[in-house]
Amino acid sequence: NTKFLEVTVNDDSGIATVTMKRPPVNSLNLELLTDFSDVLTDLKKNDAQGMILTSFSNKVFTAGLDIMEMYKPDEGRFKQFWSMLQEVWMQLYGSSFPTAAAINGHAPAGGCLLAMSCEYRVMVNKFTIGLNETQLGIAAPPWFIKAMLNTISRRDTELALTTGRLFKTDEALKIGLVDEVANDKEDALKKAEAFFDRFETIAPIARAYTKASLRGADIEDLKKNREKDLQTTLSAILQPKVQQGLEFYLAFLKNKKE
Ligand code: CO8
Repeated sequence: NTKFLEVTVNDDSGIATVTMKRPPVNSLNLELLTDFSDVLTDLKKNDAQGMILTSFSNKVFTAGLDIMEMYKPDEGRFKQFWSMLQEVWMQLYGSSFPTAAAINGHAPAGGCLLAMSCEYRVMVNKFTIGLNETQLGIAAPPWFIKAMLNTISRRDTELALTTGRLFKTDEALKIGLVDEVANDKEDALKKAEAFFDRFETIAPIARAYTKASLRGADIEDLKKNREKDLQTTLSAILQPKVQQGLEFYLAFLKNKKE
């Protein structure tokens, strides 16, 4: 266990359940992402047979990147934050063990990215998922887009991204952004666990090699361009218009409660 992640391993199946635990909305800051990278490293070292990613909250899977990491950022910290996000994505998207997301709440932006980086998605009804970056006045980086292209059609990706669309669970199911719908968290976990049964008679090495063949080029692309990706993101974030947009968005989130 770490400060922001609870890890439980099923001794019979060797499958780990990783529960994000950063109230109120699991926004992804540098510390949570560092924890996640450490956990993924440990799971690999300990030969985990699979991982299920879920949330402590029954309303929000994760609200995506912590907007406070991007609003009036300290440049040094932002660089650490973005590099850690790149690192986590490469570890998760490229993990040799199978992965499933039990999406028991809203999964906008970075939340959708984490879910798409798993191999299978079970989502509780009545929530929303999608890459809504354009609605915040920013563009999803190329590797976010590749993760979506690996999940749904090119046509649906373009329509979803240009409009920053958040899909309801049933809409997400229709385009394949999620694989199954669940009634509640327990049901989602059960269905996610059942996903791993499909590999009972499959040689792990053949499974892992196939996954690497499909996803490897996307990871190599980012690996080669990490610094450029960081600089592009930083200059986009620092634009006054983007900063103003984030400020309005934070105010909107606060005011919607009143
Ligand atoms: N970061 C930081 N704080 C957040 C975030 C966030 N992403 N989301 C919510 N919060 C805060 C709220 O401001 C609120 O704070 P406070 O309690 O101080 O008022 C608190 O968390 C609780 O939020 P809500 O009251 O809104 O909680 P609800 O349960 O009603 O709603 C939602 C949950 C649906 C998740 C809602 O909070 C929401 O829509 N959040 C924003 C989601 C979003 O759009 N995230 C995008 C982040 S950007 C990203 O992930 C990718 C960026 C790519 C960068 C590209 C650069 C070029």
